[in-house]
Amino acid sequence: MNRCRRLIFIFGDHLSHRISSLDGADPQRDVVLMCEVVEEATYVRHHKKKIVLIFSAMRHFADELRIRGFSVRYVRLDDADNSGSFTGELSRAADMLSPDCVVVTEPGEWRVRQAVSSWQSMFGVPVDVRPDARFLCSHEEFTAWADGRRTLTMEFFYRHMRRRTNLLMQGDDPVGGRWNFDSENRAPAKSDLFRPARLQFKQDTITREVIDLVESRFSGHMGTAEDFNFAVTCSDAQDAAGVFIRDFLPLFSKTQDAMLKDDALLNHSVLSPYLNLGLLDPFELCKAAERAYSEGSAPLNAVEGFIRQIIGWREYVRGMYWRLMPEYAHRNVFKASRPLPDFFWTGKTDMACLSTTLKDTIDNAYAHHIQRLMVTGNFAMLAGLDPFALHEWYLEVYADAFEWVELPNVIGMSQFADGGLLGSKPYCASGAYISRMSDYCEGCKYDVRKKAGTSACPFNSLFWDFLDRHAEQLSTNRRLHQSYATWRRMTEDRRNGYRQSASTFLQRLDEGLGV
Ligand code: FAD
Ligand code: DLZ
Ligand code: SF4
Repeated sequence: MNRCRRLIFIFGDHLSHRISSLDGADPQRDVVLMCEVVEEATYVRHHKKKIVLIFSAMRHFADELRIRGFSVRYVRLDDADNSGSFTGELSRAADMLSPDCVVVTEPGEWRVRQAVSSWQSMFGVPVDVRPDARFLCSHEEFTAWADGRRTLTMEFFYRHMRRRTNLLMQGDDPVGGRWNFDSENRAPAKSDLFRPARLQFKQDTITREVIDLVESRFSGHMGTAEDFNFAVTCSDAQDAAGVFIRDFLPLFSKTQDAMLKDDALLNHSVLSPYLNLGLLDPFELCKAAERAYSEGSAPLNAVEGFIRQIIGWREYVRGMYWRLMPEYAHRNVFKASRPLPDFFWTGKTDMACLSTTLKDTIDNAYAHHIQRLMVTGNFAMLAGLDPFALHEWYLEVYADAFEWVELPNVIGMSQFADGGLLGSKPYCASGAYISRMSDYCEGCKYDVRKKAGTSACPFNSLFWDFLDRHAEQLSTNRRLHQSYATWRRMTEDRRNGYRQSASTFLQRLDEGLGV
């Protein structure tokens, strides 16, 4: 190839034709670089379906760019000279093309941002790192919102974003007179034989090739890719979003906190992988949901709940990630250090809630929010699992996991390892919560009504033991006052029963015995 003007580096989660690195691009003179590299697939051992999703979507996106007239230097994982890393691939491309400058949209992970920031001096070529305009809140806006506040509560950030985006607003006021309808979203669910089917996308030649590659190169990674059926193009992702808005959004909020063993998705959108890769635009998706409300096809509580997750939680955790990294990743306020048990990779445990959630995860590279928060996350916190190891596990197993969104959800929201920067109280719960919100306990080897002893639900003793162990940090938390008052009202015998049951359970865990 001849000397190019700009070398535009597009990462695997930048797959939008409106990505800022393409702004002002000249297909005649600029070259796009995309590469599949082993370092990215193995720095944690990503689930096979996740790697297939990323590689197949990257290959489709490269083809779309070529159709638009771009020269694309696409490096496949099995290309003979593939160096295996972003920096190595940039080095090879720069040697060959001698670009005047390199253009890249800011990466979504601290680790990659560190690499990018070394490129200019390393290669002696100007590197233009552009803001990622797919997010609705820039770093500057988040900083301006956060600076000077004593607590960074998501709900206030969300209101700021509602006003800024004008979504579900009537002048200065929220449509319906309330900002948040969350209290209407806590119903358990029943199996629904008539729940509409999900779109499942057929494997085309590109995806098939990638599946073979991933199955052979990453055979030891979690799951199988053989039954892969995700969307891998913007157009298919838009179809998936259309079906969600038509068939599932109307019931989204009602069952948002519910869990069912034979219904892994309930009314969740399963759109996070597409949003995070760039195949779907978050603002357009919110506008489509808002339209469903204004046209009368979805109720306000459902649409508000859905929009809140995207312009509220999604933007908020990204803002917090960049504000608090890199030391945030190592927060560990409870000094928890237990390694993750093997069943996090096999799903083999007698605890039905965990085995169902883990099996869903292994099969689908997906589990919905309440499974992640109140089953695996809750268990990990109560059992004192190492939060950093847990973060790596979440990053590994979910198709939508990129550090900017995964890490604050794990370290902050789910483990409270940051001592409450993200949430006002730990999401800890006994078996009663899981029993109320799911059908997992029916048929579990453990008895959710039993408080202590070997046949009692382990969540019960672990819950009280956790509060007891961390009373110094937590007993002054206003939102835990009632739990601590209950704990104090118990007889010493009862408290000791909980402590003993928890200790026996944790010892079995440490010895690698079945639980
Ligand atoms: P829906 O329930 O349909 O929600 C709609 C959209 O809202 C999601 O697609 C997502 O983009 C956004 N959203 C909802 N909740 C959150 C949240 N807490 N933070 C950020 N965005 C949110 N989400 C990821 O995208 N990647 C992750 O790696 C990830 N890891 C998580 C780890 C833990 C421990 C927890 C508790 C949550 C995590 N989440 C993560 C947030 C949330 O669980 C997922 O976004 C959601 O389950 C994705 O499924 P869905 O598309 O069906 O979501
Ligand atoms: C997660 C991932 C994987 C498995 N493979 C690649 C890859 O080969 N090429 C690529 O460009 N991106 C990949 N990614 C995403 C990156 O690891 C990383 O998460 C993002 O670029 C965010 O910085
Ligand atoms: Fe989970 Fe306990 Fe219910 Fe079993 S009884 S499914 S361990 S909450």
